[in-house]
Amino acid sequence: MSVGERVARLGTPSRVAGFVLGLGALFGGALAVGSAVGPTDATATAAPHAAGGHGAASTTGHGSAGSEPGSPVSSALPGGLTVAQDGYALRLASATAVAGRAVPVSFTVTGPGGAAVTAFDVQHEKRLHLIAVRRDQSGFQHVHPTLAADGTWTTALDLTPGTWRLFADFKASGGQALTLGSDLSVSGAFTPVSAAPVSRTAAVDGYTVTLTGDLVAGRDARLGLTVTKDGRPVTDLDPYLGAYGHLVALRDGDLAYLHVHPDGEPGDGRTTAGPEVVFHTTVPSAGGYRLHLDFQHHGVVRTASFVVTASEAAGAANAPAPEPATAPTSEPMQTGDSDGHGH
Ligand SMILES: [Cu+2]
Repeated sequence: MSVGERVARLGTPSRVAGFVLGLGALFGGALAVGSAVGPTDATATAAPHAAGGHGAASTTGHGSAGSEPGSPVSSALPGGLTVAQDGYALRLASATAVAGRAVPVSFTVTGPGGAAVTAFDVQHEKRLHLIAVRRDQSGFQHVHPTLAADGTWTTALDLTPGTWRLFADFKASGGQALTLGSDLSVSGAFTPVSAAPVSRTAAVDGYTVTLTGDLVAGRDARLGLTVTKDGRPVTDLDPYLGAYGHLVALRDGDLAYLHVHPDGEPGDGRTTAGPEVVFHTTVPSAGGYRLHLDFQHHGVVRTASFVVTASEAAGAANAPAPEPATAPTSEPMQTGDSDGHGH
């Protein structure tokens, strides 16, 4: 998979995220690997986003449909594709906005009955995580809005012209964890960013982050993200919302929002503070995905973004596959992952 890989600083639009995400964090944080990784987590697959908060998401459940007999997830969709689900809805105060930096954006989450929800459970240290990305996969941002007593959430985003997808990842008290998505149209001359080539190395503020591991449709994937600075491994990453990094995956074409689960957490006695941060995810289909890693070092949160392509699972079409169809990568594999689930 190293063919075509190269160091590639993502284009300007993606780095709009440079708007400092003081609280920009990602998910999966506090999940212990044993409960976080989806493919064998029947509870999670039956109730997307349920136990384990951000983790346990529909992504993993969906992806595991073929390998988990009896799993009730075959019809589950990834998160973020709908504006309303299970009686809850994401209501933007305005469907339009003007381009600019720190543009105020507000919204509510309405619950069964239609009233704005005012009680949310904390997941990964926040009651709601908002991810914004332009529909051409540029401009990724992850912020934590503030909640007013009447249920109105308010934040600020750096918005360029175009159509943006806003994802609210939350768990209303008494409800299931959900990720709802809604579009925000931002006025101004719009030049779409064309599809980016595969990029497994990201450079940001003197840091270089390298991605190892391959995504295969319907299979648990171990993703390793190795952080270096000035050529030296970073081994003192800050714990950040209960993890050493937070990763979001967005599918090309529909921006399906995929939860990714960290393998281990700070203080568990086995998880190191870098240079490698390990995640697990299962993508539901082959094709392109963007991965966005938020990591914190010396008190500053930065985002490293990657472009990857998930392959079809060997044998997915009933073709016997006695030998791996693809050459193993040079990445040292953890023996703990030999069962394909990593836990
Ligand atoms: Cu967050």
